[in-house]
Amino acid sequence: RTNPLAPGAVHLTAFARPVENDLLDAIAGISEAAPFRHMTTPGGWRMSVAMTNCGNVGWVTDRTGYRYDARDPETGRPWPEMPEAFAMLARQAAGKAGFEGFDPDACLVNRYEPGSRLSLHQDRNERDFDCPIVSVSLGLTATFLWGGLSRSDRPRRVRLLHGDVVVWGGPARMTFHGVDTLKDGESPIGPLRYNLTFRKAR
Ligand code: MD5
Ligand code: FE
Repeated sequence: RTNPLAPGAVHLTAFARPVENDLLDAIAGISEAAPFRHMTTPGGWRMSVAMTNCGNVGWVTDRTGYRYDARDPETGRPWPEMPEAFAMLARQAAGKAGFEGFDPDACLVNRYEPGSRLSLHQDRNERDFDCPIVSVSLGLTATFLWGGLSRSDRPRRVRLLHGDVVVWGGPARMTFHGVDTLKDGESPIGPLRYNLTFRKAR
């Protein structure tokens, strides 16, 4: 089901289900080469979400700030290549939402455990805000907090289920957003949640 959330934002229910096993295999491969880690924010906080990346560049944070880096700071090696199944899915989802030819160069892989949360933020480390961000949810249901263009706008609560894909583009691209504390439960992949976010960073 294709469900417009607001101008620029499209929720594609269960869109990733046909390829979920390919995605999970690819996540396992990526995390062998570039293990999940809890990064540190510029303010010195340990993130409750564990992260890794694939693609030409990866999103990282440490005491010096947020940035995209061509190398994994933990290993000094380039990030794993973007798997074909990832790039294809992102392109197809973006096309459904009206963004033809989306060609992401970065995929941030987030791993949430019960109790993990992501506080309200904007994604603004990318070069070109005309490109959408495509996000794929796997595992436990999350309550996504979807605010406005101002941090103080009261967020809407959107439930994201296993296999759901959301395309955030156009006027939705710069909205403040976050993920509410993940509740424990059951899912087809066990008690955790992955979120893939595809970006055109450079
Ligand atoms: C998540 N991740 O569920 C979310 C999904 C992140 C992040 O927020 O930065 O890793 S991506 C949701 C998103 C991305 C870009 C723009 C907007 C939402 N938006 O305008 O609402 O782990
Ligand atoms: Fe974000």
